[in-house]
This record gives sequence, structure tokens and C-alpha cells, in this order.
Amino acid sequence: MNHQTPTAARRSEASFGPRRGFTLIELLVVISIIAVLAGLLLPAINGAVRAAKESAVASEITLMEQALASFKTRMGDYPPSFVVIDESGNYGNNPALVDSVNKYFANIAGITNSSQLASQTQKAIDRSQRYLKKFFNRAELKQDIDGDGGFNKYWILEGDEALVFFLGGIPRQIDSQTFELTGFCKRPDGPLYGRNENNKSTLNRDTPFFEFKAERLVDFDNDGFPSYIDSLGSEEDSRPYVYFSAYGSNSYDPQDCNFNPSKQNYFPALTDIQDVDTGLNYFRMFGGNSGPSISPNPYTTGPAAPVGRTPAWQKPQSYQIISAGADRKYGFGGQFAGKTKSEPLPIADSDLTNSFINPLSPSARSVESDNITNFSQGRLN
Ligand SMILES: [Ca+2]
Ligand SMILES: [Ca+2]
Ligand SMILES: [Ca+2]
Repeated sequence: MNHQTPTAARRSEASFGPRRGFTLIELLVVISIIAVLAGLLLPAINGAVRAAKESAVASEITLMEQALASFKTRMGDYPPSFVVIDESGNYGNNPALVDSVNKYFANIAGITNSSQLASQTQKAIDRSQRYLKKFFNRAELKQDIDGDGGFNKYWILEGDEALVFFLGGIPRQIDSQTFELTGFCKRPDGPLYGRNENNKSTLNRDTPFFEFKAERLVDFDNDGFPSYIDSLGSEEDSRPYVYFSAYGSNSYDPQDCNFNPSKQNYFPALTDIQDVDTGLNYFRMFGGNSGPSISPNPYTTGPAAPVGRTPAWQKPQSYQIISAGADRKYGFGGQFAGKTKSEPLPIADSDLTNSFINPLSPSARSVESDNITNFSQGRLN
């Protein structure tokens, strides 16, 4: 067999038609045109990819809203965004728990007045018990929440953790950063019992209200209760969905999501920003590749209210869910007037003169324009 024959035949066919090569100039022109087209298209493609990612986050927030509506229908109210749970059932009579909640408010809110501190702590503990009683009215106070057989632990859950806890139920830790949400226990006297293979009564459990994706459950403060990160950003730039409850009627508390600094094991790391005049730490910053983000705060519909007056909050009767958006920064929160207004994210005069905010640029609110919330149909701007 002569293997050359077919090739030779094709060559001779090709030589029938007119044929010449491209000149160098022609090639350069073509290459430049392709380069220009690619340059024009790439930003459009990047923009489309980003818009698709953002709309996935907006859809996920809508699904969480549906889960919260189911929660309310079955349990009688929306979940609180700051809750303490105490295995001993002693709550306000558990000195260790009271001390921890005290420290939490002292460190984060900078409350130095001891009677104010005591009343803030008592309010938070009483409110937690009131909600747990409302949701699980036949429950005993004493429950083995982590399912280890003991009744000696307690936890302070902030908004991002409370969202996962109430919609997903008791977390079971598989390894340091792998969690399974096991719903609540069907025992009427012990809904908060964690799953314990040695205790059959804890194995029959309710289905969680929301299907959290295991790979996005992240325990930033290593307390065994994960937060849920959105799908924007890398591992280093992960940011949880934050949740603020209106506690029924216009009673948002900006302290509900602060990424508890009393625990030192945050990843990405937290850093403090100090007030220049007093030297006190005011802001807990959430670090990462994109640079730090200030801890989030809930949004209002109008300008900042004078001290002592209740602001007009967005979603005054329910809750706010906030994603930090593509830039991974939450920003201060504050007034969001709505997309139809000419200045959807105005900077309040009080912000510009407030020493709390001076450490950052007054234009810091621009980082909020890409935030995605349950009251803005996607991005704030
Ligand atoms: Ca236990
Ligand atoms: Ca946690
Ligand atoms: Ca942002």
C-alpha cells in the first residue's frame, strides 16, 4: 500500500483553484480587529456574568423569604436576630451566661454604664426566652442542644447565625468546617435536642424550613453554629447573609449582627477601627482579599433619626436580609430611600460629622450600591 497517494491527490485538486496567501498587512489588520472586538465584548461579558451571579443571590433571598413565611405560619412569628440558648435552662439565672452576654454588649456596643449594660443583657436574655416559649410552647427549658449528653453549654447567636439556626435547626458538626443542619427534634418537650445516636428520642426530627447548601455553611467564630455565605466571592472573601429582625414592630437593633469579637478565631480576620478621639473600638471589620468591611446595619427609609427617636426602618414589621454584594463590603447601612429616588443612598449629615464614621471616607456608602437585599429587588442601586 502506498500511503502517499491520498495526500498527493488532495494537493493536486487544491492546485486547480486560484490561491494566494494572506499578506502580513492583511493578517495584522484582522488581528487588530479581533483585538478591538474582544476589548469591546469582554466588559459586556464580565457585566453579564456579574449580573447573573447577583440575580442568583437575589433569587436565594426570595427563597429565604418563602422559608421565613413558612416559619411564621407554623411557629407564630418571624425568628429573632439575636438569641441566647442555654442547655441548663437557667438563662437569666446562669451567671456564666449573663457574664458572656454582658461582655458581648460591653465589647461591641461599647456600653460602659453598668446599669445600662445590665438592662441590655437582661432584655436580650428575656427576649430570647420569650421567643423560644412562643415557638415551642411545650418545651422544657433544659435541653441538650449539641447532643453530647451534657447540659452545660450556652450560645449567643447573632443575626447571621440565627437565620441558619431557625430555618435549618440544630447544626451537627461533622468536622471543623462541615455542618449538617438536622432540623428541630419532634419531641414536644425537647425541640432543641441535638441529634444523639445514643438517645433514640432525638432521632425523629422535623425537616428544615430551608435547604442550606452544606458547602456554604461557614462557622466564622468557631462556636459550632454556622452562618450562610452568599455565592459571590472566593473563600477568603466569603461574607454571610445577615439577618435583622424587626421584633414584630419597628424595633430593629443594629447590634444584632456584629460578628462577635469576643471570640478570636475569625476567618477571615476581624480588625478594629478606633475612634480617633476616645481610642475606643467602634467597628468590627470583616477582612479578606477585598479589604475589610464594616459590620452591617439595618436600613431606614428616611434620614437618621435624632438620638433617642426611633428611625423609620425598611420592612418595619418583618425583617431585613442583606448580602454584601460583589465588592464584599456591607457598608454602614442607614437611609435607603428607594431606587426611584434621585439619591437612593444619601449620606446623612450626621454621618459626616459623626466621629464613629470619620475613620473611613464619607463616600464609604458607595460600597452599598451593590448590596442585595429583601427590600430592594436586587441591588440597592
Ligand atoms: Ca450538650
Ligand atoms: Ca458561628
Ligand atoms: Ca457592597
